[in-house]
Amino acid sequence: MSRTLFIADLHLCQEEPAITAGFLHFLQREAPHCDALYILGDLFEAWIGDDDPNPLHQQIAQALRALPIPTFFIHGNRDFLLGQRFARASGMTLLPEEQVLECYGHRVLIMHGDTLCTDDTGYQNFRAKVHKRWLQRLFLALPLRLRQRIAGKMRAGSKQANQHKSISIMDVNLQAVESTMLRQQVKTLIHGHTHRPAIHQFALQTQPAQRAVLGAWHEEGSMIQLDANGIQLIRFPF
Ligand code: LP5
Ligand code: MN
Repeated sequence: MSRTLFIADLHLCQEEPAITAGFLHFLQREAPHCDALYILGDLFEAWIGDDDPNPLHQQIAQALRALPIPTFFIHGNRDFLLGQRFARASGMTLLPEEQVLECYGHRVLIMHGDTLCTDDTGYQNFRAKVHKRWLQRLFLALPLRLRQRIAGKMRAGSKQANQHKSISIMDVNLQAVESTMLRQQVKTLIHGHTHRPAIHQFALQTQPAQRAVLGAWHEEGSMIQLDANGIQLIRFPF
């Protein structure tokens, strides 16, 4: 049967070879048998520019490019600097931060999910800054070693800040979810970022609606499958 797959939050890096192996296995075994693959951000642990010579990036680009199906990418909060050069090398099409799909009779909104965490004002302030084009251009013009150091500082600062944030602050804000879904005129939303895999059913202005949250790839893989029957959240071993 025709189906489309969605994944997010793999956080690929050289320090976690089992996750990379799991992803390569998924690309060889699972992805070729679907109509399209959508990667909803945080494919990589941190992205400091398409010119980073990290061999992992070449390996992933090659594996993605070998796929016989169209692949799409929405930026996450770790890899928002992933650009056209890597997109071309991997054969992925870059999508805007919110995208509506019409698939198998379903209208579905896809996004990373970080923009829905509006209670996390510390993060939203940080995001607004690092999403400024001029600051990104400045950062990308710095020597790689300096970019690595800054990214390391940001990751450390983020880990530190998260220790003092409550679980609920780091989850999506339900008003933000509802207003986004109403604005995009969808009853189904798929996102990642929060690492809290679930399919939440709720009423959106009295109509049944659902929000599907992808799991992060830590010990196992997580994907959402969309077909004519609707969505399914699936876990699988690496
Ligand atoms: O990522 P995670 O899971 O730890 O937490 C996220 C939010 N944090 C982030 C920050 C990223 O982890 C940093 C990624 C670096 C990418 C490459 C560098 C590109 C640089 C581009 C410059 C133009 O996204 C976290 C959320 C959490 O999700 C849950 O939603 O809470 O948000 C924060 O932690 C933000 C903090 O509140 C403030 C961030 C402190 C950053 C310290 C900056 C130090 C900079 C030093 C520079 C010289
Ligand atoms: Mn994220």
